[in-house]
Amino acid sequence: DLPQVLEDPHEVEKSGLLNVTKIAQGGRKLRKNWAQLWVVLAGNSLVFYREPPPPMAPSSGWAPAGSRPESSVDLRGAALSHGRHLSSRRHVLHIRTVPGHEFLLQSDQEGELRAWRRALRAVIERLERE
Ligand code: I3S
Repeated sequence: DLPQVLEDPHEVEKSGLLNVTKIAQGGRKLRKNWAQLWVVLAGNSLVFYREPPPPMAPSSGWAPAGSRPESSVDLRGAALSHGRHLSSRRHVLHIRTVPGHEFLLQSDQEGELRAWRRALRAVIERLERE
């Protein structure tokens, strides 16, 4: 099922290319598998796509019509931390969701990762107040 955010592109808070790996699923540790994905922060979800939208994509802007996310996570109650201890890569962010799914997000651009951290923190804090 498509996350509800796909029907309301106005809720998009941030999107961009990041290196991503899932490191745990339901509390069970996974082997890392870094991939560059198009990541969209919208509503209460972080959504991952294999491909970025084509340039000049009509109106939707960030997700080509009919494109299917590879996966998405519910950020309600999620915990953010510095991922330093979890990777040798620089500029890493660690997200742990309530069901125990864990991800690392990484960018070679420090400012970009900082912007993601700020945006994610704002969404998680907003969800806490709801
Ligand atoms: O946390 P780890 O196990 O040191 O992560 C590294 C490994 O997953 C490695 O793959 P294999 O050991 O499965 O061949 C990856 O190639 C590395 O990228 C992982 O470490 P970084 O530091 O990039 O997160």
